[in-house]
Amino acid sequence: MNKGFDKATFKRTVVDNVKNMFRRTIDEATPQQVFQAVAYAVKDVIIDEWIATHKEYEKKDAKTVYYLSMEFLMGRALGNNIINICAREEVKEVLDELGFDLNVIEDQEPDAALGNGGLGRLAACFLDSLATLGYPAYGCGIRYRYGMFKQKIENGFQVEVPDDWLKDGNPFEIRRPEYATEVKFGGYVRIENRDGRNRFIQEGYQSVMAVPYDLPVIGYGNNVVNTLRIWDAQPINTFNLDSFDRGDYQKAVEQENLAKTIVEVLYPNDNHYAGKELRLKQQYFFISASVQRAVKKYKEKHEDIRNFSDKVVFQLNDTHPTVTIPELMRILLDEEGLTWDEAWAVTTRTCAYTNHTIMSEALEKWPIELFSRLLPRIYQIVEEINRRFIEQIQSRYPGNYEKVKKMAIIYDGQVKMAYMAIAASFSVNGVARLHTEILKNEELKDFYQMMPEKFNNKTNGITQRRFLLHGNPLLADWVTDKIGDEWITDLPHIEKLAIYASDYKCQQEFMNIKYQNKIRLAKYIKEHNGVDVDPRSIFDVQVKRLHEYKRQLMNILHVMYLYNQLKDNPNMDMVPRTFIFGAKAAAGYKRAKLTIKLINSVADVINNDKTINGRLKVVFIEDYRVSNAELIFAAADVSEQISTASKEASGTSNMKFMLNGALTLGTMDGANVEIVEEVGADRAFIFGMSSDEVIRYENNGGYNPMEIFNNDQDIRRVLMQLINGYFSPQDPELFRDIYNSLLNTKSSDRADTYFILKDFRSYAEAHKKVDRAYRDEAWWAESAILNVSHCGKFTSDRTIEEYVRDIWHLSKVQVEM
Ligand code: 26W
Repeated sequence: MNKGFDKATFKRTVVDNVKNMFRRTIDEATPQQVFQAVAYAVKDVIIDEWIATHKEYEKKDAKTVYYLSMEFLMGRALGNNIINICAREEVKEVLDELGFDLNVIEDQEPDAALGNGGLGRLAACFLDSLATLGYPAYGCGIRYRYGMFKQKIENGFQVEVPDDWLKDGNPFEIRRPEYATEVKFGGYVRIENRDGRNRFIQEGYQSVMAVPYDLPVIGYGNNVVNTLRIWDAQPINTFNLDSFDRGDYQKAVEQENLAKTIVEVLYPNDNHYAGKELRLKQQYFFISASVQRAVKKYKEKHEDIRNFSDKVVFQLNDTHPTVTIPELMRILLDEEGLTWDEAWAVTTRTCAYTNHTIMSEALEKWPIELFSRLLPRIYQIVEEINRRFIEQIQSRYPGNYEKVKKMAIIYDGQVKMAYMAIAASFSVNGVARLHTEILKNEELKDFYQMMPEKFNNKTNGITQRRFLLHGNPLLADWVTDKIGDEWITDLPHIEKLAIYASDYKCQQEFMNIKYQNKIRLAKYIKEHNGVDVDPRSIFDVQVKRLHEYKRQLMNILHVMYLYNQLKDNPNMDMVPRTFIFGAKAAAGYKRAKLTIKLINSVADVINNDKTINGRLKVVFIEDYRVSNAELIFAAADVSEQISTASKEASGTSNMKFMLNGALTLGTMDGANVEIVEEVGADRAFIFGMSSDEVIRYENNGGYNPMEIFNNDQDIRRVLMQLINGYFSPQDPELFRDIYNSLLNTKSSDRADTYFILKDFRSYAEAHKKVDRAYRDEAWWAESAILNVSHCGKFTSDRTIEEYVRDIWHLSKVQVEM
């Protein structure tokens, strides 16, 4: 309950907003119009806090973290915002009185899908935690005109549709033209010697104006409102028709195009680097604007730029914002007049880098030609950083040219962003314990050996405010009823639930809530997929980006295997199971898209087979995104976390499922390791090779899946069904590529790169255990409650406190209203 919240005023504001904005009375308003009116009314409520928060930061002269990220996967704002101002009940009542249903109104809002998957959603959870904990923080990113594409499934295939998320405007954002900044691309560098010093002057460049839009990030119940600042691009000078000559005209057109294209669209690739010039432009665009602004702001209050790191820390969310390093150097050298050593000291005390993946395809390496053409002055600086770094390597390892080859920032015609990030950051962190160990001992071994003090782990977390309080209100109320509401801002309190885990009545209550949530999801599936699913069946869910290493393919092959068993033995004793998938594939990732088609083809056959009595169902949920994720987690019984061990840096959906009482079926990978450590191995279903085994095989050239294919008749049968038209009668060859990827070394450099066949039996065994375990209702309910009660570690509040303690060194700020 929010004591300061005045229902009558709020109601009046909503009614007035509808009038002013749409010239309608409230009873004539469409749900979309009501959404707009309510969102503006909420902005009214928080605007004073937003101003007060920034005044307080100024007054305290507080150190600030700038979380620099190409992606912020915020999802919808309205529901989350009214929860964080603790006025959900009141707003719901106001809407009831006006004749509207809050849930319907919330559904009018498009997701802010300015991210692909885990990395972008982590950034959003971090912002929520930073505000709730009261830490001075900015998120800095790009205001993409089109976010993550909307996924349509047509004839079983993924079709990408543009996400025109701004078409009705964005009620929460505020344009801040007073902070607009010029960003320069291309041209050449002229060196001019003035007063015995070389000046570097970029000439013949093209530029765009970066214009910031601010979005409020509301802390939970604490008056703190932080800012997510996303940059839009505008042409620098509109046509000046009086004075143009041919050259100017040409340039004006080009600059206009540059501004338009730069922020046009989010690259929908997850874990795959494509080397596109426009992407490097996007990176430099938002980084240059953010860093320039941070420096300017610092200088408003402070004399000596050499103490910059006392007040500012830049957290680089993966390598995507790595140009922060040479851009800060450029400003310090060329504009502030520091010496190289002074500038380097500032930069290396200000920048910290987070690594989110070991997938080698994801490593950003820019061709020198492209990099130096687009960013000529920045490239000069990178060359000098590289020259000095190589000197450092050589003095540490005299005569060891191998080391230089392996570690140089510029090598083989390419600029290696990860190496620059490591060389110039004072902190390098992985995102789960296992991941950090693999970085130290395998991927980044050479760097770890040379500078071990930089490396540290920060196991990811998620915000319980969105993924339990907002996404699962029935369970949230039940938890609060049992143990009070401290868990909302201090998740480890949820441990107190453990004493109820073995209580029969509590088990019944808990399972009934799960059942209600399954009905809610079943309704969604019926509306969106036209498929009937039985809420009494086990909801077995895998939702995440589609990628070979995440092994959705292994999941669907196992479904095929189960189906074969049911066909052979129609009386087979099995708990009805609904396999639920949700996943977007990168638009150019053929095999991933084909896997989606396979899932849908298998679903078609199985869901329409009357002979199996609905004991097996397969559902592919279209357009998986933050808003429907909340419904999905709440309804899940089984959480599929089945990546090839060593490949998933952390995973965060695993934590969201756990928080909602699903049991993990997974490999010992990423944060699964720590989940199992918290809840106990007996409350999860663990299978498959260890990361050590996987790495050992990889270092020895893989394994031979043919042996398995030849000796395991069930697996062989499933694979043959990929190429005999069993699930694609009109086109028996359709899934040939998938078949080849598993068996044929010619189709990829190794057959079955992700050890699907190798892990298959152990995976099937784990599924059998799930089937047996679910029959013991008391055990299942107990385990589900224990999962909830042991998820305290996985709040992003804990993660943020660790970043603050070890890396950022911020102080909490109180905002009194
Ligand atoms: C350059 C293309 C590209 C795009 C995105 C390369 C790499 C990425 C991201 C690093 C991919 C990503 O989202 N990684 C995920 O980050 C999560 C948050 O730390 C982890 O939980 C996931 O395990 C990791 O896959």
